[in-house]
Amino acid sequence: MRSLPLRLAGTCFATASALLSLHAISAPAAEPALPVIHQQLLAPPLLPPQITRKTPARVVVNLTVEEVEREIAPGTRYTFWTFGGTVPGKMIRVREGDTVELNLQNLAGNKLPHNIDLHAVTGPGGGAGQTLIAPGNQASFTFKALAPGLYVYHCATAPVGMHVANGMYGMILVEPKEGMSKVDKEYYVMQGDFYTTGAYRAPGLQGFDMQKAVDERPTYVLFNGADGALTGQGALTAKAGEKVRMFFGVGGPNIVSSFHVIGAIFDKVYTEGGSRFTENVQTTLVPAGGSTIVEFVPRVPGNLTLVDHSLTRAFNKGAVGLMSVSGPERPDIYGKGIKTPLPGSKPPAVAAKAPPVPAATDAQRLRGKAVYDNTCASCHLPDGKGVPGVFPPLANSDFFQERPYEMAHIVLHGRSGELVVNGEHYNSVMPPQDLDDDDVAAVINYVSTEMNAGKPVITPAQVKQMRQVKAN
Ligand code: HEC
Ligand SMILES: [Cu+2]
Repeated sequence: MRSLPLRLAGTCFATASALLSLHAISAPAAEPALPVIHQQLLAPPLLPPQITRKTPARVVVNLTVEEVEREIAPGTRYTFWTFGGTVPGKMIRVREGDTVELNLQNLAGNKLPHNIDLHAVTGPGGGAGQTLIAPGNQASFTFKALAPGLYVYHCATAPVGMHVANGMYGMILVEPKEGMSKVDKEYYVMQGDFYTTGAYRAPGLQGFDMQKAVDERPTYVLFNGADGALTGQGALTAKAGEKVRMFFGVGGPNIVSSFHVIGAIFDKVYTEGGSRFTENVQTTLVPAGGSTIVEFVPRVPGNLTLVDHSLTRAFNKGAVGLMSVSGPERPDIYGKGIKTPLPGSKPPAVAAKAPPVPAATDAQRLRGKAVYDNTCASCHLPDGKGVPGVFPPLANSDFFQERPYEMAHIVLHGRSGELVVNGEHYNSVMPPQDLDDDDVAAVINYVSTEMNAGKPVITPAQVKQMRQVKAN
């Protein structure tokens, strides 16, 4: 006999007034009329503010499904399927015990049916069944946010992996009843893996590659849905000494994240987005369809780098973001360092003055361009302008122009550590490039002549010599 009043209570959630009028007959499951709050949604990395309320509410969330074509990397376009027009979808923030009214619209201009499954829901499908709708329709259902935590939501329409791979995921935070401690900055970041028909950063409009997705060979692994979403203009910011909280999730569909911030230690990590925290953590593993909440206080000015510490994803597939920290230098915490040659050591042989190199032929120039486009452009960008703070520029680089000949050494053997190019600081790693002597000479001469208005500076024979010097 319990099922009837329960079902009545379910329907009477439709509006607050209906709830009141049915109150008398649906007594067992009825709740007092809750104040209605319309959730203001913001584009990531922003999110709704901390909740100050001490009592439950009915939170109305209006999410639209939008299929949009935009850049996945500079010069590369992709058709994303989104919640709210952004990847990740706009973040929802409610309080433990709230009743959430979720309204999903599938815009008329879309091509496919979609729905939503929220991991914060207790009940089969997490809302997927109630919300499966074709373009030009809307669906609505309510659920009670029973358990505090940070939960992923995603589309669960077949083929589910494809809907998620196209960007259909976001997060809902259910704050505990007692609230969350006050912090100065909060950010919302999600990692996702993308499978395009063309190679990483191949230009133009790219299609979705189902076979790569099935094989779990992503072309891109990205923070917030685009290569460079959190670098340059998009970099996160904080002042030294501010308490930062980051809501980090993995939409997947396939790749888990070894989430790490280079130059910071997490004071607290709410493992898997749950209720308990661990302290003093360097890297935290976040499953696909899972999350974490990290808190830390940057204390030294400069750039902190967000990465998936499965590092080729960071350096070759895009999983890099920056947090630019402002404030006074703190040599007591982080010294500048001093570098000097060892007593009695000679300067490296590569510093020797190189004999003049004949002007490049057209064939050599073409070869240089091909090597550049295939090998260097993925990090230094096709135009050689680089990514401030992450990949130094090769075009008009004062560092390159000072000793262009020696740059072949960097290509052969890689480089890591502090570096200043055009006044901007870098402290990263360039891996050695697996190229033959002709290709190394060609690409260095190409960078010199086409990107730095210089002359050809090195021959394949000199590259060969350079290689042997290192080998000895
Ligand atoms: C995987 C990313 C990556 C690739 C691929 C790459 N680089 Fe780099 N490169 C870097 C990073 C990072 C640095 C800065 C290293 C540091 O901080 O010490 C760098 C530094 C340099 C520098 C010195 C700084 C400057 O801007 O003048 C040169 C020259 C250079 N790279 C040339 C090349 C050439 C030529 C290629 C292609 C053959 C190439 N790189 C491929 C990441 C890359
Ligand atoms: Cu979908």
